[in-house]
Amino acid sequence: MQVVVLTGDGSAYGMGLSATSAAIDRGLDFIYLCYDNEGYGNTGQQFSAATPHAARTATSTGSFGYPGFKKDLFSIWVANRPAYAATVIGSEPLDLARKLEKASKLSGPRLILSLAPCPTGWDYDPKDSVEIGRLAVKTGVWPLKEYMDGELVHTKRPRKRAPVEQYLKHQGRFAHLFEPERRGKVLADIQARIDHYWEVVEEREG
Ligand SMILES: Cc1ncc(C[n+]2csc(CCOP(=O)(O)OP(=O)(O)O)c2C)c(N)n1
Ligand SMILES: [Mg+2]
Repeated sequence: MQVVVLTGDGSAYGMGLSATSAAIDRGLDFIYLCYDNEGYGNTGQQFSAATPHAARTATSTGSFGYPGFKKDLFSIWVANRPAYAATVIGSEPLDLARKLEKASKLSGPRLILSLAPCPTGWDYDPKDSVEIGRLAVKTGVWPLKEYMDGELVHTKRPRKRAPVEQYLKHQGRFAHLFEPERRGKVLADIQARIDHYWEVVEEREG
């Protein structure tokens, strides 16, 4: 029997994390597919541990949005030494298909972590879903990577990263960073964190 867990980020990053950790420790044989729409969508998009810094949610309103920072679930899984772990996104179908195929041939605990653009929760027109997904990769917000046999590799590296503002501007949940006045400090801080992430990748992977 092939066991596949389908879950949201509220569960994967928070409510269900200790049970998942125990399942990995025991080396159970399952694929764990997380649709990460960065909030508790079903109950009205309250913030979760996957919510990015400064995003507006039902429980983080006001001019600054969510004060916390998105939890790095991929690294938490990798620290547990699973059989396989990968990030994917629907707007990069070939990368996604290759990783699913790879995961399906292995056994043991396997993570497929997908950023899932969410028109309702992120406040944008559904027709922009693919574009927002592409921008998440192009700006470096959502790194595509995989882990296997103790090795971590980025599978698609944006050569010339677009400014993160291009991604943020498409979504109503970040509108307060641009209107009524531009929050330059917050925007620079978000950009700096992304830049730092990729600097470390370049040092490690060349
Ligand atoms: C332990 C527990 N607490 C609260 C709930 C109520 N609940 C049902 S769906 C949901 C939102 C889940 O969010 P997420 O896992 O991110 O999935 P999404 O709806 O965003 O796809 C919550 C809090 C629950 N089912 N179980
Ligand atoms: Mg969710």
